[in-house]
Amino acid sequence: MDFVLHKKDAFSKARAGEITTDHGKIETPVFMPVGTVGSVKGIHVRDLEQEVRARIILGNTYHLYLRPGIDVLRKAGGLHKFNGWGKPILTDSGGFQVFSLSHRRKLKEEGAEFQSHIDGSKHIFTPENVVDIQRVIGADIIMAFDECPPGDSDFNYAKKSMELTHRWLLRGIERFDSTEPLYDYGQTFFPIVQGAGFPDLRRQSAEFIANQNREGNAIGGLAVGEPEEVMYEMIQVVNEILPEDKPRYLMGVGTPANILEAISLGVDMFDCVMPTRNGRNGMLFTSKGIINIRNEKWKDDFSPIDPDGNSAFDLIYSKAYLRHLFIAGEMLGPQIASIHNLSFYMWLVDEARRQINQGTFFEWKEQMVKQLKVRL
Ligand code: PRF
Repeated sequence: MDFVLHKKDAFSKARAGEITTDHGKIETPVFMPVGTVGSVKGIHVRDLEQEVRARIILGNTYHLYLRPGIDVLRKAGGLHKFNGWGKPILTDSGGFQVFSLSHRRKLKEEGAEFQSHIDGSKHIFTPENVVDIQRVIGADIIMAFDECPPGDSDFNYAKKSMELTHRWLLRGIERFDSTEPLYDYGQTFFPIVQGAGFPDLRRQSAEFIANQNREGNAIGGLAVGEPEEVMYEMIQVVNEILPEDKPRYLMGVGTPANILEAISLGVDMFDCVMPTRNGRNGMLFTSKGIINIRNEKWKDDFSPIDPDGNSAFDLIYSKAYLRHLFIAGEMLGPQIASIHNLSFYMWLVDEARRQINQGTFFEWKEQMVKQLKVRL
């Protein structure tokens, strides 16, 4: 993997750059649609490419390991061949999902024991076996196994958890560096900064992670219930330490406004279920504000879903028709809304990059953040 910085903003820490993988180039800042079980819910890969214009998608080790399982993925020749997506894939390590989804999890030095949320079967994830699993999935970017402590963790818990994440990191690196890809393209490994809401721990963790000198770095443990100001402060503290010449990935964030603020603090990569999950519930993000498409007020509004939108579906269908699909419980409704929201998120990061490149990012961001919160 390779990363080049094209431009640094003069009025903020925002950057525009480009990641190169064996599955293609990714201009940054970038948003990665979430494809938990290998599919971005409800969306064909063709629409992901042509309508959403996604450059990279995310998969989850936890889900893919439980279903369809690594034997099937190995036989398929990896996730790219299995799901038909030819561009880059990043997989989360399972650390976060074990703690948020599984039953009866037990944390040990060795790893995390858990019971499947699907059938109750018992498993263990270790820093080593999640690397092996991600090798089989064939992710272009493999994430380290970490513990994401709750947003309201006290200092002692957060410190112990961070130290465990660091010990796990060294074991994960050891496994990654002593194994080879199973398919005919390269893979890279990103470590994850933790440290909850404590600047001292965040600094310590960022230094530890930076010292590993990997090709990219991630910031975890944010947007887990802490106030937004705390999240922004932690990003700022961490980004002062993480190397400038490597991409920085903020895991699981966030609203469109969160993404713009984090870009202005020097983050390059994002993923979040919000555009798809909220889309399925009828919430649309637009450059003019938020639409709840189930609202009575759209009943006879025959204007396009989003006249400024990038996806063809934004213009083909009207608000009234999309509302009708939701009210009638048609599956096409959530599909259109998901494509709209994802293409809006892609527009947002693309426009941020354009503004960075032309030197007008900060002013644009300030204006946009206000607009994004309007309820239409
Ligand atoms: N760790 C991992 N995945 C994650 C997170 C984390 O801390 C978060 C927190 N926002 C989302 N996804 N491995």
